Amino acid sequence: MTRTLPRIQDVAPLPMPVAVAGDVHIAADEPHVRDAFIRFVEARAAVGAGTLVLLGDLFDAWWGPQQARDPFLVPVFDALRAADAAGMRLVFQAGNRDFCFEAADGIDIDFWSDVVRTEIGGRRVLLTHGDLLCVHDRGYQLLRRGLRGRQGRPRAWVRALPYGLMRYLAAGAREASKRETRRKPRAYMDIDYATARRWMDHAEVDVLVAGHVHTGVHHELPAADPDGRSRDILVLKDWERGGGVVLFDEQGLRLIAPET
Ligand SMILES: [Mn+2]
Repeated sequence: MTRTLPRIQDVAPLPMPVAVAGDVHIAADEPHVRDAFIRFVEARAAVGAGTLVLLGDLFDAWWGPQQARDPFLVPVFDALRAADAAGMRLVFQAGNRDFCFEAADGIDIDFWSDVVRTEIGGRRVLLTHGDLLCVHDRGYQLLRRGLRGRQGRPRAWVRALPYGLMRYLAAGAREASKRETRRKPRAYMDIDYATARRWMDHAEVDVLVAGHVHTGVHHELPAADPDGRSRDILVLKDWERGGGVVLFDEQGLRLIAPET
């Protein structure tokens, strides 16, 4: 198990309200998921301000900028462009499937590194896609380090691959990952909560938001000392199964279904 603590990117407090969505896994074979995501973005944009954090694996696979012209994905970018124009702050943190997504034409998106610390509604929060917390899956962590540099960005050789080859490799990786997921014991595929708590202690935060493992849970942990504040770990849920997003607004912090 790796003992390395993450390199943390500090970000100024996020404009409220803040919605965090991830593991949407937009793919052409599930248009209803894409449509639900578009409705969600439109509903957030109707609020007119605040922040939308995309916590990775928004796309089921991303192999290069050419993909933005895919007619199936154009409405997704249109919705994000409208949200940007409506004054929402948009943030993207890469997932394991879409870490090659690094820019969107004409849309102002902040690209975060792997682990970000910020403040939301007066609480100190750590946000990460979640795959780095699956420390028991050593094979995956090794593969990740081969493909991605320190900030989670694709390595130069990955960027240099021709589009057709990238597309072929991404499709293969998706299938291999599905097979692996079926084969591996459940504990391997979950977040390691001891690591999560260690990261939170190290970063001195009281909230952790992650995705990747699709469990859709909100853990409320007792405070470390009697005077301390309680701590929350919120894990997003994948949209193929209805989805779970994190919302920070005047009603507090909670994990809800995207269309509530
Ligand atoms: Mn993931």
